[in-house]
Amino acid sequence: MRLFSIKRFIHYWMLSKSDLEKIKLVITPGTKVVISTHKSPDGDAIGSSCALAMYLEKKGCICSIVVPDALADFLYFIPYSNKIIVFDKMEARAKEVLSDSDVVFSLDYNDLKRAGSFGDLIADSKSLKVLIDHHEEPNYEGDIYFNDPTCCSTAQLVFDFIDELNDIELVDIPIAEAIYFGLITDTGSFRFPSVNERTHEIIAHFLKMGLAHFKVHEAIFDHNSMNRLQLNGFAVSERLELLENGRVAFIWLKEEDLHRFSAEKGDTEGLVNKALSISGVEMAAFFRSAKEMVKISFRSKGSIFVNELARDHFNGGGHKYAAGGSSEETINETIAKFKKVVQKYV
Ligand SMILES: [Mn+2]
Repeated sequence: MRLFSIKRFIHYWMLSKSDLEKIKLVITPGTKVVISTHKSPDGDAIGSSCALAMYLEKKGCICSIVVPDALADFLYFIPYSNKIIVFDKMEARAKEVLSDSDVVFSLDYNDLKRAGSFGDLIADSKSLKVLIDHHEEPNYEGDIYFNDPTCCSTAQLVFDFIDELNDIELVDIPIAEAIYFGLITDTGSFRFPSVNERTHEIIAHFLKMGLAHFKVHEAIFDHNSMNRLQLNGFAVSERLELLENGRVAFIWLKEEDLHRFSAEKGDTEGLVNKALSISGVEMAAFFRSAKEMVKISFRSKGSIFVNELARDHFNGGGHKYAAGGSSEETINETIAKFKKVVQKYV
């Protein structure tokens, strides 16, 4: 069975016949596979990686997932995530599985720099390299590319990859949960413009299978601590500003703010979307002091392409509607620079 009821108008990213044959030749029992994803992995990175690993294991492959650094706690809801090798903590094990591998998949990033030191090791590896990703402007030397910058998530591409290989029957509830997790987190709960009929077609298929979609939503959104909720409240009431006649909003948090609420990894996740939710706001930014630098998230729902702003002024990049960057100046200097450069984009 193929899940192909929707005519695809974009064909360039579909696997060519020869790539499909290559993939079929390697996805066989006993093949050793390493799946790698980007630093500070998000729901899409972990959801797509775990879904692919579970699928490949059903095909008889021996899989390892390696992530550069630690996962936020809520990501451990995703089936298979407890088997992930965190490179920072288990470097020797990560090196061992890589040197033993036949195939390396790179998921949800398209530049080995995004995988940190593990990316350098992948660059030197002789294994077959397969990219599955949805970021723009790839900078990746691989053997097989399955990338589509118009696709909402790598999780959706993993589903399509399984579909291309005619293996929809192998998608079970754990695989569906992992893909659904990635879909929710990379689409702002199915609201970004990149969501299409295909996204909902895949979800309809999952619901027919019996996926308990509400459990996945709960795992993503209902895991606040008191500290996190209060930090978010503080940020919105004390650290939110509007610019450009209300078309731009930003939130910032200094290190002392984060200390005050004992902020943990992931506690500021989603704050930028709160700024974007204000009526009339087309673009939002979130600035957070982190050691010697400032980390920045950008979101847009209008004509401002935040990947350009992030790339041209804040050492970053990403998608048109969601991007990230950083600055080595102080948070006050960074915000002053932002106020100046944003005028060119609105
Ligand atoms: Mn993604």
